[in-house]
Amino acid sequence: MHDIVLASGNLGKIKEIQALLTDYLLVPQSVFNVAEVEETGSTFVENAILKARNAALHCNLPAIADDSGLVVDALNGAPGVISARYAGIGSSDQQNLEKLLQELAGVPEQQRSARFICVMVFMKHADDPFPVIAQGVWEGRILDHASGTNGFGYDPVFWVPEQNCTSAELSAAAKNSLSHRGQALRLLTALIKSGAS
Ligand code: ITT
Repeated sequence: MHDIVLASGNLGKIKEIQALLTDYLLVPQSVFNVAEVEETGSTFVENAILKARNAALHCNLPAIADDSGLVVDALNGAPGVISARYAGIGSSDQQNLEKLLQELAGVPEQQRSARFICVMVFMKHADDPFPVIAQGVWEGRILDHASGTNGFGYDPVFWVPEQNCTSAELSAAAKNSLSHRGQALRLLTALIKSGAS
């Protein structure tokens, strides 16, 4: 297996993906100084393809990209594809999380259902017409306060009912075994190994 470039600049994601893809030599795109592409798509899959294509083009290597986000029912699906910039371009995880709590202020517990979505894409080269695509969904709900320090992004407010804690209170291994990203990655690796592309 040749090197695969990982088309992400998010350290939290990179750690989670590397922990699961042990069979592959993954190189983060920062090693090649790849400039991040603008995420102009209106769906996770479009943005994942844009990121993978950009990295494959600049590194001349196969590429894996993740586009992910949080979908909240009471907010008609927001923050969705703009989860990383919900409080504005360049906003921190903390600012995004605070905006989410503000938007949900007063919404009762039973109406705070939400899910993390992840779409992972593998492209053999920048012009690959048949990318391997895998999706994962993780159901939960949004608390009215933050709890826990593990993970990244919205983890401190994402309640995982089957574990009775937030995703920021799970160990890295426990989160990977349940999460949207873990699900998508396991599927993606199975598809790659089965020669799906
Ligand atoms: P790259 O595009 O460089 O990979 P990014 O952070 O901009 O990094 P996305 O556009 O896919 O990535 O946005 C994903 C955002 O969704 C991320 O910044 C978090 O705010 C949120 N998110 C996704 N997965 C998450 C997880 O496992 N835990 C907490 N928040 C998550």
